[in-house]
Amino acid sequence: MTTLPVDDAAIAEAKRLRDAFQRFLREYEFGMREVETKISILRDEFTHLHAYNPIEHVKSRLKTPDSIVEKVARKGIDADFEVIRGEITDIAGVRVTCSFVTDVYLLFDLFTQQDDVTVRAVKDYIAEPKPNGYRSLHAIVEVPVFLSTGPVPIPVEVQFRTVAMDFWASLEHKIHYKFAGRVPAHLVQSLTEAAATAGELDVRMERLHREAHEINQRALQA
Ligand code: 0O2
Repeated sequence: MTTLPVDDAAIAEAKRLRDAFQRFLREYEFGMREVETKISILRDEFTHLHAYNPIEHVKSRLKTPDSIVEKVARKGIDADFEVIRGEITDIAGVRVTCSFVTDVYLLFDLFTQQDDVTVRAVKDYIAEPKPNGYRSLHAIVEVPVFLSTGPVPIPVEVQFRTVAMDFWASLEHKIHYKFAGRVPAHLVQSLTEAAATAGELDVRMERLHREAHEINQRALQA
């Protein structure tokens, strides 16, 4: 095995790049935490005020360095931090799972209407599901993160969906991964049908919930 001479300047440059990348990712982690705090405040306040929790669970994730590098290559963009910040908007992601579709839109409105939340893009895959049946409401927002060097706007992708949409998306993601994207046609067909079933379930569950609430209200007034 041949060993290459180690160049001090190359090592110093590699360390500088590693530190810069870590700092870059840390800013996204702070942005993600800002969003998590906002969602958790909304949940606590709503629960206190209305005796009802519209959120089932919240999950956050930071893209791994490998996944960022893969996306830089796939999009054919420069491996420059500012370019990446502008072009890759899902480095920090927060997923808010609600019981019902009305709660999804309610949470989306309460969150995106906050003064320090800047909405950069919205994709409403509930109003217009993807051809494979994927449904979810996506918002790319910017939240200010106050660092020792000053404020930095950090993009965070926030996905709002119901439990049924989440169940479907998580299985579809696993199947997609298992077949490395080449999912057999009959499974694709079954998944699309299952997405329609999940949509129907959302409608039925929300109707049931509303009916139960109305019966309860009438009993209280009697
Ligand atoms: P992961 O592992 O969740 O991070 P972009 O490539 O992001 O610039 P794109 O793909 O048009 O643009 O964005 P879109 O449609 O808003 O999708 C972003 C994320 O939504 C995906 O992130 C998934 O989390 C989710 N998503 C979108 N379409 C589907 C789908 O058909 N099935 C499932 N299961 N999830 C979907 P990542 O980076 O692909 O994955």
